[in-house]
Amino acid sequence: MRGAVSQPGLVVACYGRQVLVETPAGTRTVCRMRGKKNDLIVGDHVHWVFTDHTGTEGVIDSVDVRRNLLYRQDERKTKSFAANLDQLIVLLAATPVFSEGQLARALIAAEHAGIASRIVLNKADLPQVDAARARLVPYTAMNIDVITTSMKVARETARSKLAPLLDGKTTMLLGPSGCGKSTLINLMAPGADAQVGEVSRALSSGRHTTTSTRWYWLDTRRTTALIDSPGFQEFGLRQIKASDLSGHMPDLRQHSRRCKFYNCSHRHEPGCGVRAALHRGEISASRMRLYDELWEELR
Ligand SMILES: Nc1nc2c(ncn2[C@@H]2O[C@H](COP(=O)(O)OP(=O)(O)O)[C@@H](O)[C@H]2O)c(=O)[nH]1
Ligand SMILES: [Mg+2]
Ligand SMILES: [Zn+2]
Repeated sequence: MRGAVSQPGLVVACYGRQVLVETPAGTRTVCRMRGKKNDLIVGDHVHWVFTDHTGTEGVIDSVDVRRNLLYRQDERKTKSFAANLDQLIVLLAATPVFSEGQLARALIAAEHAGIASRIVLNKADLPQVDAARARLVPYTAMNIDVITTSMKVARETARSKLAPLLDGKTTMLLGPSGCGKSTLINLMAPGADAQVGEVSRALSSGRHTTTSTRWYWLDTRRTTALIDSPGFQEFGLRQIKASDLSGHMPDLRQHSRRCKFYNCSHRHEPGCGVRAALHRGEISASRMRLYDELWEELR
């Protein structure tokens, strides 16, 4: 079948040099990149052809330009989460206590990539939820939607809150371990385990599945997708210049227009609009601390 017309597909899993590509009709084929190139990521739109007569394997001809790419960049390596996302949901819980640094980093990476974000605060049935909610005040103040759920004890309420937010979209789900990611996936994705099992068998990646990005369809028409990925910890942001950092933090950005110097670092310059807002209590101390920390890391 060499020379056949290439067909469009969606990358739903990657494992080494193998990728699993799904056609618009829903059939999946294991494909490889031509040559040595291997920079495909879940969510990529590709064109591919069958390479064998049995029609079991394919090769990628081309990759469409990405609408966006969510990734983190640590000192040594870059880790891509997924491409062509409609939104990021950061899942947090009343307990374990979440790291505001990790939350802020994920939101900054999404903002940098041009991806909208929401926060879901789970385990609202636990008394620690009030403290968690209080720590999220700076985020609601910057117009980030915070949805509260109790996925374990109020399943139907949680489902009806989440469904309209996810409907028709491709959503990346990130969150620390223990916050309820698996609970959310099982609540929203029918046959989640079967979907994972099918991918593992296709890519013979059984023992690596816990460390890889997973694509879940939430509906049989395959219009709503949820992507689960490890790697919320150690969220490096080296793709961002220190001088651009405040531009990706809406609460700071809003006040940077009043800075005396157009290239103000908001660290020590006179006439800084951001520091003035901090002193007036219009920027939270924790957000300013995170900015200082990140700025030192990125400069
Ligand atoms: N109290 C309470 N526990 C929950 C809720 N949602 C999930 N859990 C529990 O939290 C634990 C971790 O959930 P899990 O989905 O495995 O988290 P993951 O590590 O993010 O995948 C499990 O024991 C869940 O049963 C909730 O709304 N309330
Ligand atoms: Mg889990
Ligand atoms: Zn400034």
